Amino acid sequence: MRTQVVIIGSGPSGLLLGQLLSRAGIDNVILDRVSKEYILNRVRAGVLEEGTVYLLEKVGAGQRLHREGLPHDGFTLAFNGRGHRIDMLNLSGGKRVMVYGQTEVTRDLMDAREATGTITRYEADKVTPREFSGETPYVTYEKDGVTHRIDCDFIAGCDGYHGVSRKSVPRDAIKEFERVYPFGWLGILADVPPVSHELIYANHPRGFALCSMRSERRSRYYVQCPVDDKVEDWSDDRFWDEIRRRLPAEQAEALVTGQSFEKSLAPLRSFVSEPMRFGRLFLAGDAAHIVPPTGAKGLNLAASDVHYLSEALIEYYNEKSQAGLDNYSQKALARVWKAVRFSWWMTTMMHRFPDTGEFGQRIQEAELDYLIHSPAASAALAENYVGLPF
Ligand code: RFL
Ligand code: PHB
Repeated sequence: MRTQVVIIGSGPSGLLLGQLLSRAGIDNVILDRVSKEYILNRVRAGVLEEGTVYLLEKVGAGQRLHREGLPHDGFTLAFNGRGHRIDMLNLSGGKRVMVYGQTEVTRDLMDAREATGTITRYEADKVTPREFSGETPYVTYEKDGVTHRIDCDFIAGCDGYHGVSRKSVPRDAIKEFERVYPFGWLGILADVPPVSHELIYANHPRGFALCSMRSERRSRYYVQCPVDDKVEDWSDDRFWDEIRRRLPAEQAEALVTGQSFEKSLAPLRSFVSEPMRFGRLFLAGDAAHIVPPTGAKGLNLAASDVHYLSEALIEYYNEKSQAGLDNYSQKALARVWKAVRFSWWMTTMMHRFPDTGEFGQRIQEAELDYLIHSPAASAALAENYVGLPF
């Protein structure tokens, strides 16, 4: 079999890239290790920047998003027992974000892809990118015990942090930057009305807490916890007690609790690998970088990467020019590092670290106090949160 671009990974970056290429007439095949159902059961991101929404609209996956998504004009920073609203819309010159779950984004992209009849192979074992340093790359995989080969012009590694693409690159060709945080987030989903119609990011001496949502009836809440905690250690009652203690009194009293139907623990990490191109293999999304979720940037970075990559591939096919491909890594990394910086900063300011202590707590509160009172500092926060342009 032959195609123009083999995309490894059917997460948001692979699916969005596939749609951007298909609508430009570029033939592509997606391969994923797991089943479609497995992917649709992963609960992850919730906040979409306007640039991400625009790309989803562009590829015909924006209708349900506009019907069911919740546009947000601001969010609350809580500390010292009080909440303070950041007026994102006014501070950013008219930008807002959309609260719409990654699961739904993925479903909409899968539906749009299926409607065009483009090939996706789920449950493909031992996917391996080959010969990408030369002119004739190909990818092999196994399905139902049979080995398959797809010849192609380019390979897009959209297979997440644990994927095979980055690992296929010779060690001396890649430089990795990493910071592992000494805590995780325990997240739950419950069919209870959100405590507030906007997100609340809370700094508390007991640790960080986040109140988010998926709809007006479904809440997504997180608390900072030790990274080696087990999900089983966290009964619903323990979770509700803990988040209540970390919120300002007004929200703690208003919190509606109920049975959770999803509970998971995510470790927090910042990671960047450079470059993002190796001959005819390109990395995009979590395959190339990870940010802690505090800045809500991971999925949005996946979208800006595949925007740059699709433009470069379209330029290659339409104008026979390599310039976009040659620039891809540098262009994507310039935006990636700014989001890595923002996510690291939000994480540092909002969480309790082993060495935070009383001095560190006061420093965090002073920074938060400055942030809410200085129009310049609030504007910088809003500008980054709504997403830097791409
Ligand atoms: P994904 O989603 O991990 O998809 C990769 C796909 O590749 C497949 N794969 C393979 N396929 C074939 N062969 C192999 N060897 C393979 N290995 C892996 C996998 O099965 C999978 O289907 O990466 P992608 O597409 O780059 O998307 C990245 C986003 O998923 C991620 O950045 C976000 O979820 C991060 N994130 C958030 N991002 C935001 O923009 N806003 C948020 O509000 C936000 N909140 C979050 C988050 C991530 C979280 N967790 C769980 C880490 C909240 C949390 C709790
Ligand atoms: C979410 O709704 O899952 C969510 C929202 C904001 C974040 C991280 C996660 O910063």
